[in-house]
Amino acid sequence: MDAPPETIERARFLRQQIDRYNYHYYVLDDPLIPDSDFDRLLRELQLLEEKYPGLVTSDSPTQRVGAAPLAAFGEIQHRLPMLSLGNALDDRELEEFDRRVRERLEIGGQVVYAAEPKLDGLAISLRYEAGILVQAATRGDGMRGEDVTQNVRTITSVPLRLLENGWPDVLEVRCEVYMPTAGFEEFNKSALEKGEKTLANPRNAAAGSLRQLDPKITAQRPLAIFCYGFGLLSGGDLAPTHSAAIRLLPKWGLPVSPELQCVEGLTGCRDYFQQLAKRRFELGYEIDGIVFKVDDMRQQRSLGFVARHPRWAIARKFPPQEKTTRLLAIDVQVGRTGAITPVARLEPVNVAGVTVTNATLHNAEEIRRKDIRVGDRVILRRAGDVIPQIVRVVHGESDSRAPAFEMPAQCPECGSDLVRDGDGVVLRCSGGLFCPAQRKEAIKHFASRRALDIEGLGDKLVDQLVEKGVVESPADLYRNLTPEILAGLERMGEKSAANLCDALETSKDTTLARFLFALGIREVGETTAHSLAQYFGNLKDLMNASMEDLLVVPDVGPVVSQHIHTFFRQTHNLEVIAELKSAGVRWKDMEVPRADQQPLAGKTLVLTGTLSRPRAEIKEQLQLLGAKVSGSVSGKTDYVIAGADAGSKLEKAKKLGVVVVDEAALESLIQSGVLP
Ligand code: I6G
Repeated sequence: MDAPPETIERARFLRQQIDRYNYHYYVLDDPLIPDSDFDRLLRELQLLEEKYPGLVTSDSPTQRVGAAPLAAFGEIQHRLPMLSLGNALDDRELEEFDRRVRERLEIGGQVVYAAEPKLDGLAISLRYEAGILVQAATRGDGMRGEDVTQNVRTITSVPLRLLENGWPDVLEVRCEVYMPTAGFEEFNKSALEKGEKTLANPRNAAAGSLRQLDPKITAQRPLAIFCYGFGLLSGGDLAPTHSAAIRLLPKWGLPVSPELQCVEGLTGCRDYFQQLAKRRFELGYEIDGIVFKVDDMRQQRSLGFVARHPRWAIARKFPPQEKTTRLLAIDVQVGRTGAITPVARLEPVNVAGVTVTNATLHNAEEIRRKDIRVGDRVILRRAGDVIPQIVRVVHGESDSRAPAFEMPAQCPECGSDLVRDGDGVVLRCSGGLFCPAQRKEAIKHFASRRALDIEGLGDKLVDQLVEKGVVESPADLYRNLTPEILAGLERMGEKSAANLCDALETSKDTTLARFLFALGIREVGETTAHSLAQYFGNLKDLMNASMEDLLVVPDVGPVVSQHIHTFFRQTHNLEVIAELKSAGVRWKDMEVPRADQQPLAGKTLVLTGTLSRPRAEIKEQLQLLGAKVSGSVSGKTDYVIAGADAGSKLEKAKKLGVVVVDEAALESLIQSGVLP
């Protein structure tokens, strides 16, 4: 059955809109509509195409996952070789590269380089003919790669059809397929919860996902691309410089790195490298170095190639994030909520500038799956602030290995039985606050900066206090810690004891949100504590709330509501709360304005740069006024609060026309709820 003209028109319109929203989302990093609205448009198009199969075109956004699984990948001969890059492992090697370039070009002045991060992913080549994606191939040996077209089509940031006009009839772009850190962590978290295999690192994750024979599996992986270079182009160079050519790509729908910049000479390269090294772990994707390319295309041609590398480009590498070391022992740790986590004790090794001696092993299942045993040589990986992980065992060193690790049946701290959580993966000590480890962790959490913020009450001190039986519950901190008792503890002089007593006194004056967070209710983090405080305004109403009442609070789902409800029905928790209040812990209850009457209700703010007060404190005050405080700037941001030395977020805000205010305006906003 042929579709009526208005349906044909509607399908065309939907395709065009979906492509436009994809472009804003992936290329400009500036979503125009909520994901749910986008899904609705895509669904409408799917339904139309199901009803009238004649409407389907190969470049329709519904056709990303269409192909059946392959038996094997085909081979593709690259029309122009896909080269690799030479490396500079230190500053001296970068200096030599720059010297070689200047000598060959016979120029006395500085060379202009295009600089951008080198993503830790998988290089591929995309071929567009008449603006349609016709082929995607891996690098392979540089001459021949694998045909991964069906899989690459499932990556939503790869346009199936180029936007606008002006592209050459044949356009081959070289890009890196990568898995953003958030997607990688989310994937592994969910795999761990389901007891499935985790991905070793974002690079392996990208490569492994793209090399799936079934495109449906690739489609489920959060992959993305950045384009960095060119293969065959009908009509020759797109522009006189590399950077100008790359900057043409976004308007055709092809994402490029937002970090691309031109720098001058070796000093420019070094500064850029240092700047990015500082922000390396904030980018949202992993990079293993910076690529510097001679920007002028004529100069590139005159430099040419050596073996498989262009003479006009180099990758200045960062120190590796993976190293091998020896596993000395596996201990088990008891967390604040009793969760038992195996911890690897390692021969100390320096990974990306930090000496690592411990790594998390998550759970027994993870140890079994990776077959990790004491004495093994292991590959260790550290990514920014993320706790180091053991990627895998290096086999073949020795025939005799230690027996497989067994989790204990009893809590190593208190001897209570260990029980499995509902999901069967997490083991928990059943001792509750009887268990000294849980008690210590609960008190450390209560005193921590974002909770009651008791300055000077460090972890070691809490350990001593619990071990000596001076403190059994948070209320004991206020009842039992006298200057005399404190001064008698290890590493505690009279002065520190007096300071700690002052800090305890100061901490009594708190907010409801902090108090709720400090109680350590399972799954109630800072944000949920804020939502609860804001919604109920006082503790009594929260304590009396039913599970249904709790479900209405933003950020509270069925599991959290169950935990909160259960917490306030345990006699010992009610006793601790009463004791804390009678020890003098206090806060101001709030008049609860209707959410939509709060001065900053519905407004999204971003804090950037150096501010004169801790961010957490400012964030808390803004949230109390109803604002949402986000970590990144987008089209949905209402205000950016910029402190000193604000960088890329400020630039982005200016580009998007977001209102930028300084700290003075912020203070006035907090006082009055109105921007000056
Ligand atoms: O593998 C690569 C990653 C990134 C590259 C590359 C790149 O530029 C940002 N550039 C070239 C020229 C080559 N490989 C060969």
